[in-house]
Amino acid sequence: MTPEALIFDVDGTLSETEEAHRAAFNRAFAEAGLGWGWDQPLYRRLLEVTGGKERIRHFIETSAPHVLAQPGIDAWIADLHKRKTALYTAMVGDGGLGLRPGVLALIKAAQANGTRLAIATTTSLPNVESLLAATLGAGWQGVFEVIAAGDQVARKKPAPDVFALALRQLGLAPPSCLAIEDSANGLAAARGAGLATVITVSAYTAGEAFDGALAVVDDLAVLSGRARGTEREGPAILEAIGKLWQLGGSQN
Ligand code: XBP
Ligand code: MG
Repeated sequence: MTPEALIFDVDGTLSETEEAHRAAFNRAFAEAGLGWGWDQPLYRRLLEVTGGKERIRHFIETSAPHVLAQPGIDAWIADLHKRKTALYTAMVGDGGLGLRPGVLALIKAAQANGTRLAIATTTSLPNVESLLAATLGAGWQGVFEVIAAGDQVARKKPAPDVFALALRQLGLAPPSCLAIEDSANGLAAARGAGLATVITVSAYTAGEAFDGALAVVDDLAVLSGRARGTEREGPAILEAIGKLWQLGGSQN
């Protein structure tokens, strides 16, 4: 027995994307002559705020509050973020990012098994599309039946809204699905939507608290055990997820 659908997070889960996001933010700041630079320790703290526009506003409020007095500040942040997104999608389009270990194997096993696939992410839709095109190739639009992303919901993670939207679009109830996430914010959002959740810890989320997760692993390939790197890897990961989901059934 396996879940009817798997709902994937994107950043840090499908791929280690946050260093590319950070570079795109910094390049947009440099183009605008802002003199802002987000290094890794600062970015790790800023990632507590999900959503790029929200993250920029949080940075201004905490580190450059004088900027808030600028007329039309929200439109200005939106324009700056739009440029960041253009820079990020160009970087991703160059093909520098791959899928995390086990992700492609699980996607293929899910497709072979008839398990439906969906995405629930805080990142902007163009970012998802460029990542899927760059990593899955020509047929990428046929892989995820539902893509719930960014501003399609009013409240971003850790609010459950984007997972609730994905469930509505799938027409499924939480107990028949399973979420795959990388962050505490993502776990809170998925659990808030009633979803059993497996965590694959990412570079920026190591050390976060994942109470309530069905399992916390370094990556999906770990779930394949000795089948890692063989053609059985994907089916083995799906089987392991099915067992965790059945065990976790009482959790919801
Ligand atoms: C991660 C986020 C996003 C990205 C940046 O999303 O919180 O804000 O860091 O993308 P998830 P944007 O883990 O839910 O995929 O600048 O487009 O928000
Ligand atoms: Mg994430």
